[in-house]
Amino acid sequence: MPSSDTSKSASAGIVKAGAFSSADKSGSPSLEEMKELARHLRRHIVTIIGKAGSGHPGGSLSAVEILSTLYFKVMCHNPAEPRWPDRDRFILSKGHAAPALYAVLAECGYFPIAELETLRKIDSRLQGHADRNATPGVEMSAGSLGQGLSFGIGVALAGRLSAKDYHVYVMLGDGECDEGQVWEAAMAAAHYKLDSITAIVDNNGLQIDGCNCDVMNLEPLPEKWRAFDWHVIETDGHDFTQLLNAFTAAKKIKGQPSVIIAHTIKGKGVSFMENNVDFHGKAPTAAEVEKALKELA
Ligand SMILES: Cc1ncc(C[n+]2csc(CCOP(=O)(O)OP(=O)(O)O)c2C)c(N)n1
Ligand SMILES: [Mg+2]
Repeated sequence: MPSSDTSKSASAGIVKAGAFSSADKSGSPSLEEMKELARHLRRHIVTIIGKAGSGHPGGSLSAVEILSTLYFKVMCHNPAEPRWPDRDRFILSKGHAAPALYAVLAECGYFPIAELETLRKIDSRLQGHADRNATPGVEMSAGSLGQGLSFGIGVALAGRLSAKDYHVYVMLGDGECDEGQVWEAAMAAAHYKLDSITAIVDNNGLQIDGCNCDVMNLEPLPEKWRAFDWHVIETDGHDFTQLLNAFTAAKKIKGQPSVIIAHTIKGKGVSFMENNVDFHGKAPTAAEVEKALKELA
């Protein structure tokens, strides 16, 4: 299902949630296929950031399993009709992880996989930070951290007012949770008992220039969300089965919003990028791309 061939895109059509099973008649990918997809997504991320000469590999690589679980196993969406009114929404609040979102959107069929190589080029639809007016499938323009949860609450309230039953997913960085606006939004979602929203914190422990524990301590993070009246689920953010269980459990919670605190590794999958803050916002050199691709072969 994932394609290493950059000349064609995955088949379009409504993508529905499904359990892991190689015998799944709905065509929903198996666990093995998801692992293969994750490897391809990481190859895309490293290649296109290297080619662009700038970008954010660390926080893109940490988000791969979360994004692919959402787009291939959880959300109901239609790559052939990105603005389908009934679609589930995914909002990337940590907009610098756009390469990961672009890679998964391309693998879903929102645009050709070959277009990934235009990342950060002038006139490309794939700018360094996500732009909803440029890229099919992107719900929110982002880059200035802290805004996605507020945006998601608006989208969820609109769904409630128009009696739609779509679900809204918002991905935040852990460093992003330093922003006061995140907590204003958290308070509002609980106030409105918004059970149609699930936040995911990509809890990789690092932000732009160091460990969260040194820059601005966030812990105890689960207790903070609970104090804001959210239902909290903690999970391994690289384990597809745990992630799918977490998303399924979150959707069953009624009367309050849910947050999945996904424990991840910044730079996951590339040995010299893992837990290395240097690769927060630095492109790999050509030699580093080659080394990374060998590891991801
Ligand atoms: C409002 C705002 N302040 C600062 C920045 C600069 N900035 C870009 S990424 C980043 C760190 C984000 O860390 P985290 O949310 O943990 O992301 P991840 O580790 O997933 O890359 C910062 C401070 C920004 N984009 N927006
Ligand atoms: Mg982080």
